[in-house]
Amino acid sequence: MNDFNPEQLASLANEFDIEGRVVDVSAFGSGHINDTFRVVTDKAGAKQYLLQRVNHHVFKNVAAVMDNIQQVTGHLKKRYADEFKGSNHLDRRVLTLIPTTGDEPYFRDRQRNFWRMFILLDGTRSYDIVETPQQAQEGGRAFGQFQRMLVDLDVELIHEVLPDFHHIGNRLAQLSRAVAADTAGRVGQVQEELAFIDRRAKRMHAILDLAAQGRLPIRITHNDTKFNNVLLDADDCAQCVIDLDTVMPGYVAYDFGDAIRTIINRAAEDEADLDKVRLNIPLFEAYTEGYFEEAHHFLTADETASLMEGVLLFPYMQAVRFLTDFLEGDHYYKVHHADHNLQRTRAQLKLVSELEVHEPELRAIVARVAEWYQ
Ligand code: GN1
Ligand code: MG
Repeated sequence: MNDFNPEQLASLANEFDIEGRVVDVSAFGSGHINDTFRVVTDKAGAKQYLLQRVNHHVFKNVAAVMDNIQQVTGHLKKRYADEFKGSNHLDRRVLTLIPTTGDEPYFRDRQRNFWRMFILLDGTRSYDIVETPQQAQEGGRAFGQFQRMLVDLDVELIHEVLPDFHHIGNRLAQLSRAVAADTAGRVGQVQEELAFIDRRAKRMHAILDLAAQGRLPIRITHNDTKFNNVLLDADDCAQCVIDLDTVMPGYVAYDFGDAIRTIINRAAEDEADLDKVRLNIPLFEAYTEGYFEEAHHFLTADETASLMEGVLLFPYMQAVRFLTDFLEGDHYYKVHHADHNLQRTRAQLKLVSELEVHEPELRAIVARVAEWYQ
C-alpha cells in the first residue's frame, strides 16, 4: 500500500541523479513486497525511471541488499561486455541503478523509509501468466544466462540477506508456530490445507537432503524467478532479469522450481476457481529447453536430477508461506481482500496436486532435454 501523495513522490524522485524535471509519478507493477512507481520527466526523449520503496520490514539490512545488487549488476555488465563485444545494449540487458544526487545507492526519508531508483526499460513488458512457448523459452534462456554469467562471481561476496529464505524445514517450522499461536483465530478454517501440507512434508526435503550429502554446489541464484521478473520486448525476446533483492547463495533447483511454478500454471497465482489451475506442459518444455541452452555449460548431473524436486517444492513452499501469513493476520504479503492469502494457498496446493499427477511426464521432458547436451 502506499500512503504518499504526488508531490512527495516527485520530491523523492528529485533526490536521485535523473535527467529533466519530474512531471508524473504513478504506481507500477504487481509486486507483493516493495512499492514501485514509474517516474516520467519533461525532457524530450529522456529515460523513464522506476522509483522503489524497499520494504525494510522484510529486508532488514537494506545496505546489504543494495551491495548485492551493485556487485551483481557490475559483474553482469562486465560479462555482457566481454561476451557481446561491440554491442551497445548493455543497459537493456542489465538493470542500471541511479544513484542519489549525493552519489549514494539509496535515499532515506524522514520516516526512515529506504528509496532507490532504476532506469525503466522502454518498450518492455512482463507477464503474470505466460501465453506462448516462445515467451517461456525466452524466460528459460534469461534465467539460465543469469546463472551462467554469475558462475564466476565469488559466492562468498554475496550477502545472505534473507537467511534460510528457501529452507523448507524453516518454512514448515514457521507454519507450526503460526498454528500454535493462532493469533488471527483462523486455524479452524484451514484443517484440510494443514493435513495436505503435512502428508507431503517429508518428500519436500529432497533438495535439502541432497545438499546435506554435499551433492549440490552453492551458486549465486536469483531466488525470485517468477516469470514477471523477466522483461520481454515487443517481439517477446527476453531483455533483462529484474527484481534482484533476493539474489543470494542458493541451489539452481530453487530458481528452476519457482520459475516453473508461474509458467506451467494456466491460471493466476491466486486463482479462486481451482478448476482453472491446470498445467500447460508445452510451456514447461519450452522453458526447460531455453534454460538448458544456457545452463548446460555448468550444470552437474546431480543438479540436473534435482530440478524436478524444485518444481514440486516451490508451489508447496509458497502455499506454506501464504498460509503462515494468513494465520498470522496478513502482515507479510500485500493482500487485496480478507481471504486473499487463503485463496493463494489453495491455488498453490491445487498446483501441487496437478504436478504430482503429471510428474513422470515432466521428469521425462527434463531427461530428454538434458540428454541433448551429454
Ligand atoms: C514475493 O516481491 P515479489 O512479489 O516479486 C516474495 C517471493 C514470492 C512471491 C510470490 C522477498 O515476491 O518470495 O515467491 O512474492 N518475495 C519475498 O508471488 O518474500
Ligand atoms: Mg520480488
